[in-house]
Amino acid sequence: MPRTIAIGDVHGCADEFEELLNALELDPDDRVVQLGDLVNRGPSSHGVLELVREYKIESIIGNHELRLLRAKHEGRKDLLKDYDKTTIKELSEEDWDYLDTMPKFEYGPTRDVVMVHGGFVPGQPWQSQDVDTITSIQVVDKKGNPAKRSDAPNANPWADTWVGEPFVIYGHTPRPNVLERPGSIGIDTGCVYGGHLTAYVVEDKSLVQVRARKAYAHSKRLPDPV
Ligand SMILES: [Mn+2]
Repeated sequence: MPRTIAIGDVHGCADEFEELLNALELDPDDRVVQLGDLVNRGPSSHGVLELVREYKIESIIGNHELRLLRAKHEGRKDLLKDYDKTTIKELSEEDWDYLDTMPKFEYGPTRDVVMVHGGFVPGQPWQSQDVDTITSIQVVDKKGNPAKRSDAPNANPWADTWVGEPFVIYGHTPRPNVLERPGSIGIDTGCVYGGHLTAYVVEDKSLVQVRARKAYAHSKRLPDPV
């Protein structure tokens, strides 16, 4: 039976991405959806974009792609961070064309599953939430607003109060392990920080992981591996 496979944040980790794609032993009918943040921080954003084309992978837009596209299409160079500028030097026209195809989310009615980069604000219709919110939400603050974990350190993950449906598969918030809740699973396991790159198979809920070869970037929240 063909599989639907979600892959978490790659962030330029082309070697680990290729290793994971090989480990999945893909059939031509399998559908692979990467959950956004293909680029930045890691060693080869261009290499990752070559792989998504070679393996015919679909990708949901992440906050990093959103910022790069805004800078390009809306002339918002003021938004760019240093690692964006490094990435821009690497990107080919084909790479930019791929970034332009990345949708806000992917909904599969058969299993009532939605794949999105960051998540959704619980208690509000999910389909109409704006792209900034759904690519950047990590926690819900005291007022019920979406926030970054670093801005609201005591707030709970949005997934803690998300009851589904639909079931949400997301990335964006790196953690040492996947975060499973009844209505969601978060699969950003911080590959670029020296963690793992994780794939989640929708049909049988199995995980396939590869370990990062090294920590390419540092996070206060994720200790480097031993
Ligand atoms: Mn992200």
